[in-house]
Amino acid sequence: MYAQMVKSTGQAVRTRDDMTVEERAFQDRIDRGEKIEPKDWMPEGYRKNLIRQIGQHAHSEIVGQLPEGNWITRAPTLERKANLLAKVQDEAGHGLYLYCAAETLGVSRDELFDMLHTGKMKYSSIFNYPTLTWADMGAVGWLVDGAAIMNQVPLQRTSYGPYARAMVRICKEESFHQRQGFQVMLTMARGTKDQKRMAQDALNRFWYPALMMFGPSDKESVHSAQSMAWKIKMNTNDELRQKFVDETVPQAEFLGLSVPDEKLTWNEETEHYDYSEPDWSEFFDVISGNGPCNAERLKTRKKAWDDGAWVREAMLAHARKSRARREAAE
Ligand code: BYC
Repeated sequence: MYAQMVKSTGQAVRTRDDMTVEERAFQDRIDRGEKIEPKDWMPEGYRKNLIRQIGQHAHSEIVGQLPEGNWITRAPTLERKANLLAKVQDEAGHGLYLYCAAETLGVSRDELFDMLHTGKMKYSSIFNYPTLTWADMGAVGWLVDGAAIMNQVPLQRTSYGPYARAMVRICKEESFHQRQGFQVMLTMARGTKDQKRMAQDALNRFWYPALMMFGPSDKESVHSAQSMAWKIKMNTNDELRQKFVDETVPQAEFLGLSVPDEKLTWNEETEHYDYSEPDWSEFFDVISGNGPCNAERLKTRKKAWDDGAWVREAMLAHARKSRARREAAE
């Protein structure tokens, strides 16, 4: 199957002794907490790694519109429709800020879309799962946006200026999304028996995929060490996953729902929840293109790109004509 077939190649972290004088000065700037801006000198590895992460992030935002977009016409009330519509529009905006941030690194938007459509770049595993009932809109907002915030709040302090600044607005909007999702879950959990059953079913299906959003376990993470040294990433995958579990379990309890993990227990010593790891073979299968919805998501994205060709062509033609008119007037 096509999609996301690129194999990760781990980067060895550059020690100070391995670094050139320029690289050492660059690392010193990062260590001092300075922001790196587009025109500043940067190691090629830093630039490439940022394009990979920001590009993947941007793709996740726009592919993430699809499972929720499917529910706009089926939302149960006008208010729910308006909220969901606004949320899905926000995700397009997040994609836009992130594509703009990636473009400052010398990659074009066309190249990024091409890499998404040909499976050379990944997007978040979570969006390869289906959204089967209205309760899934609650679970996505609560858990998926909840996990996104956990990961993205620290990224506001990331070393690359345009990425860090994009994160500020994204995080504000994501926290609104998380609340609207939780509110949908609360209404259903306090509703009829059937509504509560739907809410529990959505939690059962989205719990482990949400845990997988943080990436593979630290042992398997190929980019973490170098990305953290460069402050492209501020925490390890397992640190953020644990934080998410610790914050989300009490919210599930408030909803009167059970987290689908028999091993879940509060550990007095560590002051964290002990929890079961997701099925990592499922995760690697999904990011290799074999998740339940990979093919459908890419097909929909490509169709949107092809259907939008006339808009891009019309805008270019308009720009050409305006320029010609301006030049003729001068
Ligand atoms: N899905 O070395 P690792 C959102 C890949 S948007 C797919 O730990 P890294 C939202 C990874 O790319 C959510 N692939 O990687 C949107 C690497 O493969 P490559 C997106 C994954 O980069 C709309 C390999 O596995 N958020 O929430 O250090 C509506 C090894 O992993 C995943 C971001 O993108 C995954 N879950 O850490 C609602 C945030 N995890 O590239 C919500 C920014 C890992 O070598 N990104 N892989 O072929 C990050 O923070 C980091 O990139 C990650 C992964 C923590 C995701």
